[in-house]
Amino acid sequence: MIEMDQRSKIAILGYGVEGKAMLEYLVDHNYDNITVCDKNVDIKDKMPNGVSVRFGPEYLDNLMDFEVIFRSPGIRYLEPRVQSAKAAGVQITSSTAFFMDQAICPVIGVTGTKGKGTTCTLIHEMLSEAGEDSYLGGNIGKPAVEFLDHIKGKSVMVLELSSFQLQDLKNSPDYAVILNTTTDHLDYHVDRNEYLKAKESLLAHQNDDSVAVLNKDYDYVENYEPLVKGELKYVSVEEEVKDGAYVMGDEIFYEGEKICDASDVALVGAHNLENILPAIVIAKEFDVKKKDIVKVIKSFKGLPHRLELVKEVKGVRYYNDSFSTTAETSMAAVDSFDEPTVLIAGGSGKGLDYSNWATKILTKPSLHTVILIGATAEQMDQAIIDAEKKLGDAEGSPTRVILRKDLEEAILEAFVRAEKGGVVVMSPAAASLDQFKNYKYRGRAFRKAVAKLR
Ligand code: UMA
Repeated sequence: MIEMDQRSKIAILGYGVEGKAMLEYLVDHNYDNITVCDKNVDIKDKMPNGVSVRFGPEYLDNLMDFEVIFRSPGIRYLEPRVQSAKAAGVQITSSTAFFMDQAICPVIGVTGTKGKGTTCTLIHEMLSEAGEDSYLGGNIGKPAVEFLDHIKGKSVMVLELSSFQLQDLKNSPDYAVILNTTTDHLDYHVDRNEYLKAKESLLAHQNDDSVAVLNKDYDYVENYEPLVKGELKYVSVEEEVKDGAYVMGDEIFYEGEKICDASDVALVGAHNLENILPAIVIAKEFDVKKKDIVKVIKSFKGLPHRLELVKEVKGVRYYNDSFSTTAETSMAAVDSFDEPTVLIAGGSGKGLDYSNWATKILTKPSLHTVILIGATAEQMDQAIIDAEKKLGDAEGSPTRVILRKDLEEAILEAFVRAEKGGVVVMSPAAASLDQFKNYKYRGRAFRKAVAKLR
């Protein structure tokens, strides 16, 4: 727990969505010695009375001046000047950690490389359907601290937690869900180990009364299991599990009870079963009735920019999967379709390895064309050439690889190459920042360009 009172010298590092929410909370609660620090000199917001600023390249200098620092998730935890301040005795925390310290209601925290937002939304929808006073926030877009003054003891807070937000937690959620764990954000974390350690802190501070939900199908589960202190539940799409939810054949079960058929799931893509299963487990923990669970499973079509059906043009369906910024999510998108597929991929680099992705591109029979754009286009093209060599002539695939200048050109190319009854999927396997402000802008650009097709 952070030691702090209204007169403590406080710094907020990063004045984005989280920094603003944190400032608002502190000002509302009469903290009167706050400094906002941000690398961006162009911030024009009028600060409330008494709030100081440090903007520009020196924004992280002299952090020892403060007693408490709230770090925004986008600022590296291991940033040397932040770590020096910590070593000098400054308390380093974040708005998420602060929320976790103060929350008076049960908190459900969901992390994992991909699917966090979808799983959180499914949980929130199921709880709401059952009449619970459920709130949804975190990495999905609304900082946790915004809810602190609204939640009551009987509320439930569903939080999507990124690895960036987990790093300085001193309290873990009562219900912790760890979805798939592969690797992401290697441009931010020092290495894979730092990333995986960050995920572990979801469990690290749980207690005997807590619940943890783990995915049995991922090797890394072995590292999480010993950390679980309370009840351990599993999900699996590959095997029957005694405590938890699983898929058998074409049916979804929870501890022996059939919940529904896999074909009832409104979300597109088999990978979404990995999101449905933990949502069922959590809903069951809250005694949500089967009919309410199934209603959500049958009606929730997904979040924007996640395999979102945009339009059908001349018998071809166009899917926007702009949120897919890792090789794994792009592979999952490719695996979601058995119809003739054109894939649009590429964007800005995050230090990812594309060798498995390239093998998928060459070996998925329905994928006939891949169109590459953006800063990673050449790296991805090379990965496909290397995979082709490895697979050898016998395994040679007729996948056509085309490089294009930008998204608009890629869509026109896809329009020409697509086959009637088939699909065009933009699932980049890369971030968007080389050509767009963020993945939402890239998704909107895709929708706009597809809307023009006749
Ligand atoms: N800044 C610095 N120095 C830095 C980095 C950023 O001064 O080294 C400043 C920027 O100039 C800017 C501010 O910090 O003014 C931005 O802060 P931020 O990058 O922490 O982002 P927020 O706007 O506070 O949004 C954050 C999450 N962003 C990140 O984790 C990068 C949002 O997740 C989240 O929705 C929001 O808090 C609410 O909790 C975004 C994201 O991309 C969507 N998340 C990653 C993902 O999903 O893969 C983890």
